Amino acid sequence: MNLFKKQNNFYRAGWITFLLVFALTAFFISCSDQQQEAAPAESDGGVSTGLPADASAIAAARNLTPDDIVAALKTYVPTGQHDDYIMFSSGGHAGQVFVIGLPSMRLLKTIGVFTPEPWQGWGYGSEETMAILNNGQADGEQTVMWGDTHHPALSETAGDYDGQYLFINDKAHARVAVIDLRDFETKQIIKNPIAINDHGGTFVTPDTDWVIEGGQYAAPLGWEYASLDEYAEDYRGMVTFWKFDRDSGRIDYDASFAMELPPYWQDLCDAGKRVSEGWVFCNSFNTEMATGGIESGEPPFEAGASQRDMDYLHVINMDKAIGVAAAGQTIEVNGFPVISLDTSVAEGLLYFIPEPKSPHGVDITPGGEYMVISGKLDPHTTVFSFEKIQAAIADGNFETDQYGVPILDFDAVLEAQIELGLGPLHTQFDDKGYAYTSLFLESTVARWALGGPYGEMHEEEDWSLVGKQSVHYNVGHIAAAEGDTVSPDGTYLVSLNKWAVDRFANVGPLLPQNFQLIDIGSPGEQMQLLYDMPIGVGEPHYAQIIKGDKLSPWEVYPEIGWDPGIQAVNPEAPMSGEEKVVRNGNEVEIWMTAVRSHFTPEHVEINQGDHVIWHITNVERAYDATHGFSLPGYNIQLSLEPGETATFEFDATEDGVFSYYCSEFCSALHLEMVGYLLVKP
Ligand code: K7E
Ligand code: CUA
Repeated sequence: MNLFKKQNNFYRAGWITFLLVFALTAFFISCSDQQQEAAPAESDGGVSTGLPADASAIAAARNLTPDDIVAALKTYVPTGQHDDYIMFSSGGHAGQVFVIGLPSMRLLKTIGVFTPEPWQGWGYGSEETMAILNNGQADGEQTVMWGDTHHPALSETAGDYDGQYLFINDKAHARVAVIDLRDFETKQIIKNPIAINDHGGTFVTPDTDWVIEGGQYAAPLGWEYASLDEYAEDYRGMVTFWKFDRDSGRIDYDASFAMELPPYWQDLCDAGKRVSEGWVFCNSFNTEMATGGIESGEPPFEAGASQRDMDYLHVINMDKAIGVAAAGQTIEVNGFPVISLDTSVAEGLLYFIPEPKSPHGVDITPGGEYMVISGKLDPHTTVFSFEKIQAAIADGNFETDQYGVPILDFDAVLEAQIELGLGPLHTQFDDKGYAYTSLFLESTVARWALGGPYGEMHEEEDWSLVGKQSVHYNVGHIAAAEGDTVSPDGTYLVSLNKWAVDRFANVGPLLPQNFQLIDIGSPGEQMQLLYDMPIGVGEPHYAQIIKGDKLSPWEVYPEIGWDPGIQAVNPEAPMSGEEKVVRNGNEVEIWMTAVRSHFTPEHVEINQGDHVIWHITNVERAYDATHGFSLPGYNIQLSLEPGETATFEFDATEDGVFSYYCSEFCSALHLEMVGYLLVKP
């Protein structure tokens, strides 16, 4: 027994050494060209000195398998080098967006969106950030300080990510945010005026003219009351089309509109592209119109909403709907234009396709030819053909649902059904004619071969399962590199797993989620799991992965006195040499600058009861020379990036001595970057 074990170890060590040498050599050969181009002057001779003698000993001591070694080589990004891809992940009920580099899986940034984020000074007093957050409040008494982000959408030009903007929805409150990728900051939050929840957002049309926000749990439109007994009559679903103005970088609320939908629970949407551009597809569940009530002996939602074998894929002629809305054929809900269900039926804007069963995800192939949907309770993924959908619409001759919406014949529009496994959810695409679908119940990612124009890109039979990769555990969305654009990359795929269970050290009953990086570069059944990234905030849902070189954010703000709220110089911004404190009755206005390592002025003396307006400009031009500004007791925390100006206001209700200090460790004399606010009683 002992002998056998030793032999086995000996055999393994030899195998590891072979593989390590092979892999490292291949790695260095392939990298040395790139490195020479990128940084010829910085070579330290590491390549020419060859392999570290103890590499195989390290691998053996750490019990690394050959696969581990290859995975390590594929994910390691040496110090000072940058990742090839950037992933924007939703932050779930953290209300934020995470920015992660691939293949290293390093967290680069958390962008404050719907939830205040103190490091960025997001929602801690600055006029700019408070105005954006407050714009997302609904009318009424209540203040909302969080969101549930689900689906980030990078802006696109001709169906390809262009690296300019990012959109994301807040499922909890039916809000949409716009993030400018010049400074990675949120610029706008819009509250949907007709719905309390959403889910099918955000998705963009191929040139980002429109941002799609589909609803979820039906309710009377416009936050009205109606009894659940009136569900079929008074409750409604919706989809909203937000007009995006690329020049201003904002959604144009006044040019936007919504469509009333039946009270089925709309789930996810996707915009048509290429051949299907101008159409939008949203699926739904609970076409049973179950209203729950487990406590009164009614079937619970989970059973009531799963009785039928089919739900409805909503097929929306968006181009035509835009014309109908522009012609004013709308009703108003909370002052917002809505195309009524009757108008949609009369104008031929909306069709249904039966889809199996309790679907969760509709994804359009890169060329726009096929709509892929997966019923959570059906082991198949189902593929509809856009061409057949158009033919069926032209044919007429429909059955209708109880609201008069035409239902296309399932068999007439079906292209293929592929048995993948248990609990299929979401689909992404690559450059090899494959699609990838997450299988929640069996914790795998299935790779399958597309047909039609994609058939010649791969060796396998069209519309067939090719291979599976186990993931850990309970995968929700998957994100492939540029995997929902017109030209996916086919390099990496990240599996966004809901449960980590045993994958990481136990950190108490609330565990991180697990992002797993998978190499999908080689065709055939084999994919390789490369890396587990615990993500201890969230919970994330969808993510999008863009090539790193498509992003070109600013290193510092373009000019001193820059106001990120308007992406321009603010004429009120304090400038060096013009710092001052001006009293006007009970109002005190302060113009302050920040530079390493002092604020000017360092003393601010006011009276209790004064109203204070305080401007600060960081006059630095050096890359990364950010200053923080924290004012304890008044809930003020700013992050002032080089060139940035910010303003905050407060009533000096508390007397005392308040040391305001720089909260970013900016310099050797950072601790001295402080001042006193003296509030006289
Ligand atoms: Cu599947 Cu909101 Cu897209 Cu989560 S959703 S998984
Ligand atoms: Cu400025 Cu620390």
